[in-house]
Amino acid sequence: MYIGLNDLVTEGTFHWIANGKQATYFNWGPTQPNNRGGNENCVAMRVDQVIGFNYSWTDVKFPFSYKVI
Ligand SMILES: [Ca+2]
Repeated sequence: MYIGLNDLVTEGTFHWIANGKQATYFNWGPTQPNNRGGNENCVAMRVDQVIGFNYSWTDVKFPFSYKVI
C-alpha cells in the first residue's frame, strides 16, 4: 500500500505527495529504508503478517510493484 511519501527529489529526504511537506514522522520497518538497487524512492506500508514488519514502512521502486494483500 503506497502511502504517498517519496524521496524522488533528494535521496533520503522524504516528502508527502499530498502537500509537498517534508515528513517528520516515520514508521520504518527493520533495515528500512534501504534504497535497494539505488532506486527505491517511494514508501509503502506493509500489510502482510511477516513478524516485525506488520504495518511498518518500506521503500519501494517507482512505479512500484509491491504485492498488497
Ligand atoms: Ca530512496
